[in-house]
Amino acid sequence: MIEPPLLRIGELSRRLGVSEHVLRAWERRYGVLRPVRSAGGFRLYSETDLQRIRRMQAFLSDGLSAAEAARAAVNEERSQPVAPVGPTSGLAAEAATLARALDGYDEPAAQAALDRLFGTLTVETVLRDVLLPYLHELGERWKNGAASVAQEHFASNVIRGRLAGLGRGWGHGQGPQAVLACAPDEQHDIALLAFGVVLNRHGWRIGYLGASTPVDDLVRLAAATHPDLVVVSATRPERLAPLTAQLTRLAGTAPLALAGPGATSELADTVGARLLTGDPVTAAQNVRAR
Ligand code: B12
Repeated sequence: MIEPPLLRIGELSRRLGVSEHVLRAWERRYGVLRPVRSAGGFRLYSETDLQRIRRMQAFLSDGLSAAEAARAAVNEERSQPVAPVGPTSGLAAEAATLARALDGYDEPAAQAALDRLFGTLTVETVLRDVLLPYLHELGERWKNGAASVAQEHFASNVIRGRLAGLGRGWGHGQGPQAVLACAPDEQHDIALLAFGVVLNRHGWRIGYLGASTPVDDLVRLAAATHPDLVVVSATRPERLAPLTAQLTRLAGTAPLALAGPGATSELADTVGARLLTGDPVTAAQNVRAR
């Protein structure tokens, strides 16, 4: 069984000894709380949220600023293995099952685990708390030789396929329009897909261009279709830095946001874009139409 989300904000506040006002500010600013919605629309917080804030409090008492403490608490969680021995929650157990299936090239078992996860938890929770951390951790294993290129390709293709499926029909509707693209030479588009899935669930129409998109094409598209937001994502600063002039032109044509580990606040300021910070789910939840 997947554990249900546990606590309303008042109860979370009581258990942690932190005011609701401060918890909401930490959630909004640092993405350190990841509530799911109850059927009645209330935000519900899990044991994982509670533990994350406890770690943040420990870092605060070590003298870190709130932003640093939040980042440290999230990073510490990320560096823990996806499949802990003796899983303590349904989500962890299901994440472990998925990880085993993906690592073992077992597509049917992976799809079944994904079915169970998406059938029980919100899309946002599955993306933010299972799939994106799994991918990150897979990259670390690949880097230190513990996972092969084949395992990484297999797992990322299964996950990418699921996300692309979730995006089916996301161009329909009347909501604001977002155009999503990776920088030239950038092949990593799964985080951008996840961002699009969540943005669409918040009412946006998505025009998805994906990997390695020329910025001049984006300028032409933006001039022709007047999107409410264009997002350009990159994993390395070198993919964006040589494009300052084109990105400035793009930001003059449509509201522009830069995203991913390659996007810096300096470059965003220089070209007149906003910077999307945090994980793709939280970033999408925080986007406002102009
Ligand atoms: C899957 C994968 C691939 C797939 C991508 C498939 C696809 N369609 O996306 C393929 C096989 C193509 C690939 C290729 C390569 N990859 Co690769 N890849 C990965 C892997 C395992 C997962 C990527 C992913 O989706 N991550 C999920 C995101 C959400 O996690 P994240 O990267 O930690 O991002 C955090 C934030 O930056 C933010 N974020 C990231 N992107 C976005 C986007 C938006 C819109 C927002 C709002 C936020 C946001 O969210 C996260 C926080 O929650 C990562 C490992 C990793 N750390 O991610 C390596 C990784 C990104 N790859 C890496 C490398 C080195 C490569 C190659 C150079 C390998 C090679 N020698 O060919 C090529 C480069 C290809 C290219 N030109 O772009 C390195 C990059 C190191 C660096 N800083 O440059 C990583 C980090 C692996 C590692 N640990 O070393 N890769």
